[in-house]
Amino acid sequence: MKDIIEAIKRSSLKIRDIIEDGDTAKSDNQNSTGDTQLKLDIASDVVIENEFKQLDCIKQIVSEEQEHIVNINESGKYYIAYDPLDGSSLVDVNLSVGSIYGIYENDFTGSNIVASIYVVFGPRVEMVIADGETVKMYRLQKGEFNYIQDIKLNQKGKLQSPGSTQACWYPYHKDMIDNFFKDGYRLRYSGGMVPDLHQILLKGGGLFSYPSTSDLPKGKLRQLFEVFPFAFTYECAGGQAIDGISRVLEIETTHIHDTSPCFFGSNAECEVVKEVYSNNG
Ligand code: AFP
Repeated sequence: MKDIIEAIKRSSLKIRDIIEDGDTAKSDNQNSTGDTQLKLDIASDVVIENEFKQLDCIKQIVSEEQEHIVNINESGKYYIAYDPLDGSSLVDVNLSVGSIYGIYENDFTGSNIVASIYVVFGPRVEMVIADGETVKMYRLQKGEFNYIQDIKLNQKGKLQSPGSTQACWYPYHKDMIDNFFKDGYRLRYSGGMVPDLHQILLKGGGLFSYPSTSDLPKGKLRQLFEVFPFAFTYECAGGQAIDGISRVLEIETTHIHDTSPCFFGSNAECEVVKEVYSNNG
């Protein structure tokens, strides 16, 4: 695992340079989910793949930007699914973006995730590692990632990040979101799940939601690259990650690019979601 972390650190330094100096234009390609890839997405993907290809401990990798799994070393132990530059369209307007890595054993299944790492590229570059027991944050300072703090969610927070197209929300979902606001929750939504989820983690708690909607019944966020890694982080931090009713990490993945509705939060908010969705699902 140490080698993987070091490879991610090296990749992050290069991706930071790509963000600062790279071309934010669209490429001519679309990824598997139908998003037009930016040149930044492709450049970041190449950096990570080249780093991971050098590690014997990795059996397979799969990128959100690629159609297929890439074999690295037949006798390797780890399977890594990654989103090289989530929220890349936000670079244009100088908002924060991030890389997300889910590290699995045996296969790419939610129940087999053993660690997750994300890196936020904002005013600062921060890396957060969840290893099944703790969630630790490191910050890039003078070329080194230095330990800053452990992250633990409170039982209840004050922020909510409600994603997706509001016109397509189901009425019970809209009522639930409205009720959180009536209870005093503050809106925090940038359109980048890495900084939005990072904010909730660091400010003690709240709720990030990307539900099933009438236009996207299975949500938008991809299980292997986005949902499972953050689910693992939130659970390690003492919170929850659910599809409305059940843990997202129990979902069976049928295709590497499957998506899932998801809610990440501290316990009090997730219990409200479960109650609403159990009565309406
Ligand atoms: P991109 O990587 O295509 O910019 O999408 C970002 C993202 O996957 C995730 O980071 C956001 O939380 C979510 O999409 C925002 O989607 P909506 O604009 O539909 O709320």
